[in-house]
Amino acid sequence: MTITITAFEWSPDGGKGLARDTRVRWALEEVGQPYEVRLVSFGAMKEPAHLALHPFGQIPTYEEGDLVLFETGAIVLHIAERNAGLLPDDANARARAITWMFAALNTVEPTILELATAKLLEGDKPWTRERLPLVVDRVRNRLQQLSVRLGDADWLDGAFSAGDLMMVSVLLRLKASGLLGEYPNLADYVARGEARPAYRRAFDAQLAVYTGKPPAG
Ligand code: GTB
Repeated sequence: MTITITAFEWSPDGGKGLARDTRVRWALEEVGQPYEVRLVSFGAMKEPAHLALHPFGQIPTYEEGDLVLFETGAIVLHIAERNAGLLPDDANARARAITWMFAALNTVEPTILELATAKLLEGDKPWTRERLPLVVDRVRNRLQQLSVRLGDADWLDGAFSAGDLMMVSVLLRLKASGLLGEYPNLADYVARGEARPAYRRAFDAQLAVYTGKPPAG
């Protein structure tokens, strides 16, 4: 059955892979599922046709036959549950991998989004100068805790899983901030994720939207 996802026709990051379609592309690449992409404009995302797929008028969405999904956590979990490669067979290990997906989305990503909001959307507000250090501290706190847990392991719980895919995807948003560099094991962890051939293919595919150059291979 054909899988179709939606992605930005134009992303503010110009193809750095920070829009959330990249994590869905990555999951599909990891499990070897071909997919199609429908590009949508900011205007079209708020039109009834797209709102029928995504009630909040965002990307990405995921269509597979009659099934329509939104929310990258749900989409990546669906892909991981239906295909081998992203979740361990052992039931407890599987539950732990899913726990890491939730941790990435519910515990780590909100602090990073708060930082992006403070810098990009509220940077000109008079109170931002005072507030920003607090927001940065909250990110550092999470990074510190994650860094301690990861230690010198390659991945968060045994073999690479959907939990790592989601955590690396979330942490990638910090690359430009310099904060990751304060935690060398996390910087290496993110670099390991980025070095995976499936991530490279996903990255190149989203970049091709901006360069017009077809992805290699
Ligand atoms: N919780 C949802 C999920 O995980 O699927 C969040 C989806 C979401 O935020 N989608 C964004 C969107 O559609 C695109 S990814 N925004 C348009 C809107 O809300 O009107 C967020 C994003 C966009 C751009 C960058 N960037 O350029 O750096 C980074 C992240």
